[in-house]
Amino acid sequence: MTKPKVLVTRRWPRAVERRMEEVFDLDLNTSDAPLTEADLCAALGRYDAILPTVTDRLPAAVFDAAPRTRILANYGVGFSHIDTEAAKARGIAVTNTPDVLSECTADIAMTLLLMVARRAGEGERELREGRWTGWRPTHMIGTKVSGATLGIIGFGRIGQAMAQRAHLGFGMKILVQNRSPVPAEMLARYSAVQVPTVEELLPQCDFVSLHCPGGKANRHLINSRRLDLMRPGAFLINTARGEVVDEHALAQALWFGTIGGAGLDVFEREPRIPEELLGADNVVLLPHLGSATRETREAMGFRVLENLTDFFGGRAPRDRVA
Ligand code: 8YV
Repeated sequence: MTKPKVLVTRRWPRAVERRMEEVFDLDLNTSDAPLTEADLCAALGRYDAILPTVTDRLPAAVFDAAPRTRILANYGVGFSHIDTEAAKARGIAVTNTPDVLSECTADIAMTLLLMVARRAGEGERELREGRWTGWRPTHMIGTKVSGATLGIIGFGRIGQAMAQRAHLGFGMKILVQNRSPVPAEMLARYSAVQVPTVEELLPQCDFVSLHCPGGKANRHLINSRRLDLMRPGAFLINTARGEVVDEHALAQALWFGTIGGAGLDVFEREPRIPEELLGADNVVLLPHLGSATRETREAMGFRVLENLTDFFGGRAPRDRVA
């Protein structure tokens, strides 16, 4: 039987690439340069499977050239870069990689929360630039994290992992906003309370962490009106998707002190970061590091392999999202 022809759009951990080479007729993108929409369009005509990442934009138009591709096995849990409706309409399956990145993504959310509350980025910049004049009681005073109230928007696997860290590690009180009701026993694990709307959650929180999906439904979920509902000293953490936050509105809130600060791992137009954010001291900015550990990036790759093996073996892939 001929092996399915598979395109990996970016470099992956070598251990996964090697294993995939044994199973498939594999093409690797050895330059690791992001593919253009035209490249992806051409690839849809040539490969049985394409393994995209967040840097591959797949809007409806790319599917027009009657494709050969039968599955897009996404490397990552978020898939708002793929028009899944258009893929589905062409009979193309889409899978993602949940579970394996929940802990590391929650770790990065907690890192951002601690960094912005305790002014770690600012402090490091001051020290490296030789501006530190020594200890003093009033130097770089931050905000206490332990015991504060954390609002979690989106209570899927990553939101739950965040609650576990914040509640069990830092004694934080947890409020949850989620589109569907969260089972009582799950809330009880973190002594969490579910509130019906984002509007009700925001004014009650010292920290707000976003863990909902991106895409059209949640575009600019956090806008200027909702930023105004946050407490003046509160902090916003985003490890979900850039489009969930209106970056211009956030920059205004940071500059005018509407909120205390923000920690961002994701951006609307990655890798472009607005100047108004780069210039703000009360925001911590990370280059989309949520799942960037050796263990997790390998696990993500092996999860894609499992989805592909099942798909081409005639079984239902466990992570099918469309
Ligand atoms: C991934 C992520 O590294 O999985 C996701 O949704 O945001 C990241 O952790 C990236 O999306 C890979 O495609």
